[in-house]
Amino acid sequence: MKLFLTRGGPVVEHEGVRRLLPAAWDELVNADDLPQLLRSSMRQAAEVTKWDEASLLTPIGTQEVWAAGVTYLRSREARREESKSAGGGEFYDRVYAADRPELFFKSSPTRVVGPGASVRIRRDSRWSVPEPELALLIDPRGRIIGYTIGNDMSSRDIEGENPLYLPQAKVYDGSCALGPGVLVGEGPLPRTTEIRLEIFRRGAPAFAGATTLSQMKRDPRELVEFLYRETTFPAGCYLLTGTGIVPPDSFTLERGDEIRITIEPIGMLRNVVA
Ligand code: DO4
Ligand code: MG
Repeated sequence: MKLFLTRGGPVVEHEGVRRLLPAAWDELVNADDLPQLLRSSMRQAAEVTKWDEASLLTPIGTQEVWAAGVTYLRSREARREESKSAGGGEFYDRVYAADRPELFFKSSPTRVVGPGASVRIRRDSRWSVPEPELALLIDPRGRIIGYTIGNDMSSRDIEGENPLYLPQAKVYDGSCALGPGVLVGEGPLPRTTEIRLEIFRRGAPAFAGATTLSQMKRDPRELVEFLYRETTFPAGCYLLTGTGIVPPDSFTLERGDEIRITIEPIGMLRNVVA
């Protein structure tokens, strides 16, 4: 089953049938048994007959968005490279190997954009990239209740200049995208699940890369356990699980670039850079 947020409210989709849910997004995240609630709604709720992709909103209520870092070897290498002249490379080696993962606050709901909307690059950055990541939707009890696609937009020059600049490299308006919908009621995604990133410039391919969840060094449940240790999330939260795809160092995003991130069976998240 997939859960979408539309202008008309949350919609559940199963086997090609879509039903409008008479509940707010936060109520769904707070449900005791979301898959069961969605299954019973599939029998009772009103069918959505008209489906317009443009009516999709960011699948978020009042959830905070957090992110994990350096969970893939490729990410460790990229950070080491970008921060080596500032002497920061060793920190990334250490966090990759440490028990405690890197977890950082990524976004409040108002700064997150949804499918088809514009993500942004900072005007004071010369080196920006998208980070395509599996995103976990976690309920207030710390249970992973769904999976979606996240884009952790990042300014590599700002982050590389000094690790203490991480919040500025990562947190700004339009720096996070989520969607298109949330996959619910599936167990952990198989390790063979592919994450694919494609970037188009003036309609032509500018970069493409792929990885699989098998390349992730940490188990998603381990990341959630650390995140929830000393922090409560009354409305649940999203957690991006880190990037395993980083374009070559010569690549930087430009305004107008189209970013497509695909994770089947979730779908494709498409955004244009503003
Ligand atoms: O420490 C820098 C950020 C790492 C990150 O966002 C990632 O690995 O995805
Ligand atoms: Mg990231």
